[in-house]
Amino acid sequence: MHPLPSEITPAGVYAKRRLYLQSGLALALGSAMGPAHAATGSAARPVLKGQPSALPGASTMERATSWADATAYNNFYEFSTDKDEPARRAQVLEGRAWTVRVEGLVNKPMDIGLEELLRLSPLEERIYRLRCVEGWSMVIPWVGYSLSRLIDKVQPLGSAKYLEFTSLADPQLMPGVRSRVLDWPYVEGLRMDEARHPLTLLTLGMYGQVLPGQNGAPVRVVVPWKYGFKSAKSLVRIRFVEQQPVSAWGRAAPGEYGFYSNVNPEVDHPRWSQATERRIGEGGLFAPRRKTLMFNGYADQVAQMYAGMDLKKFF
Ligand SMILES: Nc1nc2c(c(=O)[nH]1)N[C@H]1C(S)=C(S)[C@@H](COP(=O)(O)O)O[C@H]1N2
Ligand SMILES: [Mo]
Repeated sequence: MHPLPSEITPAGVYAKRRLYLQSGLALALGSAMGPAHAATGSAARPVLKGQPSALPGASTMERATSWADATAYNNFYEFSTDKDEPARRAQVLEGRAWTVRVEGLVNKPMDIGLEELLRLSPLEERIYRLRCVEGWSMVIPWVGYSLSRLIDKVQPLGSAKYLEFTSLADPQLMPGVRSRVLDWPYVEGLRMDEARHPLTLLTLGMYGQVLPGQNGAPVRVVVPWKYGFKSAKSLVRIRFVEQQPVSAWGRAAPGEYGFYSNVNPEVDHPRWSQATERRIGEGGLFAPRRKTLMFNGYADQVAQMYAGMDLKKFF
């Protein structure tokens, strides 16, 4: 007999929920947070539901990747360069008190806690394709709201042209940070219009639950028309700047990871083609590869931001 998810109450879940209660998160979540429940096959985590988004591009007829696949195959180099290790190690990010510093060229710099982030705007569910630069993709139902809501709150100055995102880099919690695989912390950036684009999602959950550690708990961005590495996880800082930020990947290999990194089947990575992709969960190595779509299939929504730009030069 398979117990109903509501009947499963492992001790770890109670411990985690207690942490959320202590941090005041439960209050902020209000009715969005019910008893620990689970999407099929998922571990029980606090519920975080969003209304289906009405935004063009925010839903898809494609089948969502299973929770099991989306939480077992992750790039999160602060934990490991192995895809399966973050699932074993990143739970330390869940249920912690958390603050994001929003600073730089803004009228109202602030430290914003999770509770406040959750209250800032109604939560939406958005089903996005995520295309990794390595040639695989997933379809994930994220929960969050447009990053533009947070941008409006801090009132950027006219001189702010870019946003720089910084992930947590804590060697106590994250064993990968003790290795030199990247120059930590993980940093990414977006141009102001990209950051303000309604599809750019400040993400707090997935599959109707708070984010699992391996997917970037407790808060990350998701930028669906760019290669996955632009979507920085476990954010501790968002800085508004005048100059184009240098990303961690851009610093490590500028010839391979350009600032824009828009998904583009016509511009190869220097070491491999970007024309096709493997959808995680689709029949292993023998499943036919899918054609990669321009801007990951979001061209109607985002292409005009790059009108007139040579995308081979600004890759
Ligand atoms: N801080 C941080 N963010 C990160 C990464 C990382 O290693 N560290 N990997 C990126 C890459 S390469 C991808 S493809 C996506 C994967 O997100 P997912 O595990 O939620 O599918 O996260 C991105 N964000
Ligand atoms: Mo990636």
